[in-house]
Amino acid sequence: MYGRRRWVLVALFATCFSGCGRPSAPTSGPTSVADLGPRRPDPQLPLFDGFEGESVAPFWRAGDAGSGRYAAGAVAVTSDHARSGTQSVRITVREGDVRQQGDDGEDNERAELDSGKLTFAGRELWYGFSMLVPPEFPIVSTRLVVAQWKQTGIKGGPLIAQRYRSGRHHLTIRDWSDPDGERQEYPLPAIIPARWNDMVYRVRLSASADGLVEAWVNGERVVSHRGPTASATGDDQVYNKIGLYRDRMVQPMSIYFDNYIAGDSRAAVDPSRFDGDRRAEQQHAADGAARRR
Ligand SMILES: [Ca+2]
Repeated sequence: MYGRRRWVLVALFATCFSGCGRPSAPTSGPTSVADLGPRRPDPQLPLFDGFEGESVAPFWRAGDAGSGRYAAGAVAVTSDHARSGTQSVRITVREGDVRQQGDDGEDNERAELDSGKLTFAGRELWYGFSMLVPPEFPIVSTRLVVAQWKQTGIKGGPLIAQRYRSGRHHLTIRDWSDPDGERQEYPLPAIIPARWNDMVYRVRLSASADGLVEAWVNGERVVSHRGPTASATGDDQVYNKIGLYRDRMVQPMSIYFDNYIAGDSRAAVDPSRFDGDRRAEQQHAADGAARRR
């Protein structure tokens, strides 16, 4: 672990050395941040990938780590589209990729980037990313998850899942106050093909009533959920994945992602914060490296 972190520092310092600017002023949104409470600096944060390098950032877990996350060639940095800078990452799932059988007995397949485990006890985590669904994307009834948060040490579905199915964009949250393990569902704004959507999530994972999930899409808060958001019997670790997780089907699917950030405030993770300011991206990467020293 130490070796990997040191490698990250070297890579990010090299980026900074090529020219650091000051970060742009964070964009402000309609949501109050007055109730965020005190924050403790987390040496693991921020994590940032603007996908401007030759490959994805070193903090992402390898495709074949653990039970497998993506097949060879499924994750590609590309200049096809960019939310900021000149590149993004294209994630593609094809039939049979990292095939597994889900708890429901269904065959599933995946191509997902996993940002690694974070300890969540008693604190908030913020995540941001921008995603673009290309015009040729198949609109089908097959189950599809494009972002998910999972708790280690428990079985079953994700704590939180952003889903896109039959053209319906929505968020599901496991309901730990329900002994039957049902989930609550929230609609998200419709996805318009070929347009970037800026996603921001505020998450407090807790087995108690102080749990919360809030979501913003393009600056508008669209989900505000309160109540238990994690299992009391699971581990105190969460991991977030972006990409494509679906039931088995023949036709491939690709989605583009840019400006992935895990941080400790809304301003820190807002994918729009780099609008028109490439140098701010470099500074943000350098800030993350400095905090991990
Ligand atoms: Ca980019």
